[in-house]
Amino acid sequence: PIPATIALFDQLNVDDQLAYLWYAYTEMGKTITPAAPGVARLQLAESLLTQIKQMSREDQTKVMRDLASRADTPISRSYGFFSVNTKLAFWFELGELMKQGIITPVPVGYQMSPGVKFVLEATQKLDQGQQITVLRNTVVDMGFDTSDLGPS
Ligand code: 45D
Repeated sequence: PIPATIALFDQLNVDDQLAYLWYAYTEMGKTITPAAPGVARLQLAESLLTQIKQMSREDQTKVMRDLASRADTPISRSYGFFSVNTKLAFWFELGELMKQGIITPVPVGYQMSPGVKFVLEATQKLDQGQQITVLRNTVVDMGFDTSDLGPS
């Protein structure tokens, strides 16, 4: 069920992937929060988070779209060096900052697509550990991995 759920996620377009993460975060927030330690890990991500906080609302959204689409940008490259748990902690913090209105929130009235709904429902059928595995898999390949460029 885990690989199947990830395969479904991989078929979503960039905005649907972001929407999926957003709803997974808001729904799992209750269960994840106590476990999400992040403090040490977030120190690594802190400079990226600071940069993003200082951007315009449009650029904030663009950064997240660039991460999801694996665009080659300086921020995507930095993200590519994070460990998988730092990647999760980084997204978690972005979610917190969106909730606080420091980072552009999902537009009011936004309706998730049937595809997003379907992958979310598949995720909800998994147990909590499996859900975290799915989330790890979704964020691990985001950003830009400079090792994909091959030897220089
Ligand atoms: O205009 O270290 C749309 C543990 C379209 C423990 C959009 C853990 C319309 C060890 C796309 C909607 C394993 C528990 C705009 C860690 C439109 C440890 C924008 C785990 C603007 C870390 C959408 C932690 C946007 C876990 C911008 C499981 C969406 C953490 C943004 C999980 C979505 C964290 C965001 C998750 C989602 C965070 C920011 C799932 C964040 C998700």
